[in-house]
Amino acid sequence: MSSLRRKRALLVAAGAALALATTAACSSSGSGGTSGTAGGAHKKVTLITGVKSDPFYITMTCAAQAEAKAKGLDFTADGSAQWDVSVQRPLIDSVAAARPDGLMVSPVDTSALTPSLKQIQSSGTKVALVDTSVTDTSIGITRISSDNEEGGKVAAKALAQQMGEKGSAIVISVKPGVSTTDARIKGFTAEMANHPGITVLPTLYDNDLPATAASQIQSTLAAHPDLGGVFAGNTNTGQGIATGLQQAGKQGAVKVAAFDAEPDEITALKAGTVQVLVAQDPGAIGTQAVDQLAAAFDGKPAEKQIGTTMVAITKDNMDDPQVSKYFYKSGC
Ligand code: T6T
Repeated sequence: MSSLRRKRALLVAAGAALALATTAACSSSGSGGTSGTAGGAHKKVTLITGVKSDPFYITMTCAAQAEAKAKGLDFTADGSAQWDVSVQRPLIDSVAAARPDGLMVSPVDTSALTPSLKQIQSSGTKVALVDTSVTDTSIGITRISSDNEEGGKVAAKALAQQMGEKGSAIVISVKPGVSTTDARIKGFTAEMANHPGITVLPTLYDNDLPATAASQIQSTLAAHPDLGGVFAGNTNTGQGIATGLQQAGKQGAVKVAAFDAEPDEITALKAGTVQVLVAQDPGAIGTQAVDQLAAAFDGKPAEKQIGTTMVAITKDNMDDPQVSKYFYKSGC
């Protein structure tokens, strides 16, 4: 299967003057289009997401389900109740027992789940890593995610601009050892070095719990009255920070750049509690993973690494249909 690599046009958000360059390997699916694939007919594909109730993963699941149906695949999906290795591991191990033809998975840790994934892969299941990945490069016929480091850089540029290039800023994220949010922090921190008027405080981790993020932002405000900006590494963190700032009466005064675009974050953007959202395209991640597995079922080579689009959303551009199409769903 020939595949084209092309740089997606820059996605520029008016007003916030933010641009996101994305590279996407557009793999021509070449696997029989919507008529289903010879090899894919009734092949079984299972998706295990990071957190089942998370609109990012719901949006991914809806798209993957639709693409699997179009390709004649049998599709099932499940996910953890929370971002925790001990919760996700039994789900992944249950897949080993069922031995599907394909597994799409967002591992919640870069190494702890590798033995389980190795065992599944060696028993013949084709593994597609979606969103998050693992350090062991032998796992997965394909890895599909946003360019998270780039997204962190864009968040830093936006936040520095919103802060007037001065004051203290802090990053609150999920937990160390998550490939996506670690990359965002790396990009954010690297870019902030280009803004010497801003002091970046030590990163805090909330275990993906909004209530923890809310209390963390309030204690940070008490310790650092000059706090001018916050970078939220994902949806639950963004939600918690918005709540914490409202409770402290600091909404709008402390600027917020957050990853993702789930409904509560969109509400906070409209209310002016959050200033910039870096939205991903979880639907494209889900669709492309199904396409890669279907191609592999047909004996065609998979695209090892696929980067999907991100877009910076602000109050100025959020009503543009070309931007609002990136808002995440809470249901199919
Ligand atoms: O930000 C997304 C995802 O990319 C990340 O890996 C984990 O958190 C989210 O699912 C949002 O909650």
